[in-house]
Amino acid sequence: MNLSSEVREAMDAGRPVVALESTIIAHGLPRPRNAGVAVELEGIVRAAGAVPATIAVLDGVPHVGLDAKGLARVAEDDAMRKIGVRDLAPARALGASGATTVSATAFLAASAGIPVFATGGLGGVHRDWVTTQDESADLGLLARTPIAVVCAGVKSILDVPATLQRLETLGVPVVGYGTDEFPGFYLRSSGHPVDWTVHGPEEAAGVLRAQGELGVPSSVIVANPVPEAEQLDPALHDRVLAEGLAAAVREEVTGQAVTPFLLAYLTRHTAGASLEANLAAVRGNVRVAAEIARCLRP
Ligand code: PSU
Ligand code: MN
Repeated sequence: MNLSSEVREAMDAGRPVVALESTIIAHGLPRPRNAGVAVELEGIVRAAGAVPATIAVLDGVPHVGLDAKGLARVAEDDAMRKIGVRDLAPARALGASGATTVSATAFLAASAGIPVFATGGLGGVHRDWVTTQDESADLGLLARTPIAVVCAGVKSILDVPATLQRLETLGVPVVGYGTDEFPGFYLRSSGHPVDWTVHGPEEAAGVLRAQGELGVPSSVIVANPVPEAEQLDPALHDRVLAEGLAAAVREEVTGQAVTPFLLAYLTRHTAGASLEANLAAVRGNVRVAAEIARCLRP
């Protein structure tokens, strides 16, 4: 694993560090916008007083913290695979490059000792799970990895209640950040409640600290909703998502391609409105993650 000098120095000095995932950049956002977003998200972390560590695999080597060239490569290189935790070893052995999903990012961040990580929306149980058994590796990995994950819930393309149930079964705590409703990724609320609410970064950091003291092995999911003014219109969301799900079946999209297909479908068929909501959610999550990281300083 390669820690950038900036990340290594920050860790050694006990300064707050926030891990950022790269699949959202390489496969979740359209080009050329994605390259600017990668830089912008790092800027948000810095402005909030923490050091960003964007994580990706370059030529087989997991990188924790990328320079400008590395960030641009993640955004622009067609050879970037989508790397979940199970892909890390083959990528390493075969010298492949790829963007890391939540599962691989959380694994690498925790291995490097970084306690907080931000993304847009987690993967989870897909709506056609009964026939496909498609459940993101994010969930199983989070069940065994101690890190705080700030997200706007799980992607609304998924079966949200089934995903919440899986998280309960797996023993992963979900806390609403200033809300008692589970966020709906593009939408402020998924319509489902959460059992616990934290009211700021101190309380969120307190939950992570308590997990460590108690020896509970899982992540803490800090579910931070997109601001109401920036959410996608719920009626538009429901209509276009139904069309997108039907299109995915028709076009026989399966496996790793499902999530990027649906995100791109929504962007195209909402004239970019879903993209703006996705970005607003990610920006908010990155800011909150930096605030939590500051509260976790030893
Ligand atoms: N959040 C976003 N956009 C994304 C993702 C998260 O706003 O593209 C990515 C994450 O990397 C997550 C992945 O791990 O989608 C889930 O993919 P899958 O359903 O194939 O596990
Ligand atoms: Mn999947």
